[in-house]
Amino acid sequence: MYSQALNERVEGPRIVEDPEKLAAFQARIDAEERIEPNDWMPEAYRRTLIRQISQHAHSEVVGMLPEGNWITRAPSLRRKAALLAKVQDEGGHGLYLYAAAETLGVSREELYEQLLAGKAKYSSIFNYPTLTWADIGCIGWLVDGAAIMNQIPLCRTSYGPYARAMIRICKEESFHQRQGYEIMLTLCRGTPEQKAMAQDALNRWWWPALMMFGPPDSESQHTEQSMRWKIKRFTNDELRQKFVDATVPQGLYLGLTFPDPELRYDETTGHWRFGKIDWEEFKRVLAGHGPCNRERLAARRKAHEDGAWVREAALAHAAKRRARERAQRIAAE
Ligand code: FAQ
Repeated sequence: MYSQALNERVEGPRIVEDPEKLAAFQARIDAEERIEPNDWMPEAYRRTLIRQISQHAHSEVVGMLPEGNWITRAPSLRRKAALLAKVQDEGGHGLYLYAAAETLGVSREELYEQLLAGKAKYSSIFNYPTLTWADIGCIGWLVDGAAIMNQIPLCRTSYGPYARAMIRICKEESFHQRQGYEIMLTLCRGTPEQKAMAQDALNRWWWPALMMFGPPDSESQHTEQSMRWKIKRFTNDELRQKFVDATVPQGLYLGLTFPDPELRYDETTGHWRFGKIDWEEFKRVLAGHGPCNRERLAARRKAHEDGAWVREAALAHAAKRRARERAQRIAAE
C-alpha cells in the first residue's frame, strides 16, 4: 500500500504507431523543435511525460512536509519567513507541474488520487526525517542543489509546457539553494555544537542526495529513450557527477567532511571521484520502506481529507457564480 509502485494508469496498453508519423516526430525533436499539446506525439512519449511530470509534481508536494515541520521551530523570524516562502514556492511548483501534465490529457485529480493511493512515485529523498535545524540547511543546500542540477536541463526539454514551467521553478530553486547554504554557513561559523549539528546533517543527507538522480545509467529503464526524445538532456550518472563536482568544494569551504572515505579529486579528469552508493537502500525506500514513507502519505491523506470542505465550498461558489452570470445574460437579452 505504501510502495511507490508504477503509475499503472499511464503505463497502458502497447500501441503500434504509424512509422511515417514517428519519423516526422523524431525529425522535429532532432531539429530542436518544441512539441506543443495539440501536436501529434507518440503515445509512449505522452505517457513518459505524464509519468515524469506527475512524479515531479508529487515530489514537490510531498517535499513540503519535511520542511513544513520546521516552520514553527525556525530559530528567528527571518528564518521563519524565508522557510515559509520556500515551502509555499514548492506548493506552487506542484501546481505548475500538475497543470503541465493536464495538457497531456490527464486530470490533476486523477494524478493526485494515484499519489494518495500509494500507486505513484515521488522522490526518494522526501522519505528521510528532518531531525535538527541543520537538516533544513542541508535540504536547501543539497536537495535543492541536486534539484537545480537536474532541472536546469529540463528548461530545454522537448515538451513546451514542461520546459516553460521549469524556467520559473529553477529561478525559485536557486533562491532555495542559497537559503540552505546560508544556514549551513551560519552554523559552521557558530559554536562547536552548531558546527557538529551541521556535520551530522551532512552525514545523513549526502548519500540520499546522490540517490535523487536515479539508478545508475546501466540500470535506468527510461534514460535511453528519454534522451532520444530530448525529454532528458543528460543521463542520471552525468548529472550525479556534475552535482558532486559542484558541491564538494562548497562543503570543503564550510569546513565539513563528506561521509565518504573514497572521495578524492582526480587530477587527470578534473572530477571528484566518489564511493559506491548503497542501491539496496534506494530500492528499499522506493518499495515503501524508507524511514518516513508511511508518515508522508498519511500526512498528505489527512491534508486532503481536511481540505474537503474547501474544495466543496470552491465548487459551490463557482456554480453560484455561473448561475448568476447566466441569469444576467438572460436578463440582458
Ligand atoms: N526517487 O529509468 P529511470 C525537488 C524511479 S524535486 C524515486 O532513471 P527516469 C524540489 C523512476 O521514476 C525532486 N523514484 O527514470 C524540492 C523510474 O520509475 P518508474 C524530483 C526514482 O524518469 C526540493 C525508475 O526509478 N525531481 O527535489 C528516483 O528516466 C526541496 C527507474 O529510473 C524530479 O522529479 C528517485 N530519486 O529518471 C522540493 C525531476 N529516481 O516510473 C522540496 C524530474 C528514479 O518506471 C524541497 N525527473 N526513480 O516506475 C527526472 O529528471 C527523472 O524522472 C529522474 C529519473 C532523474 C528522477
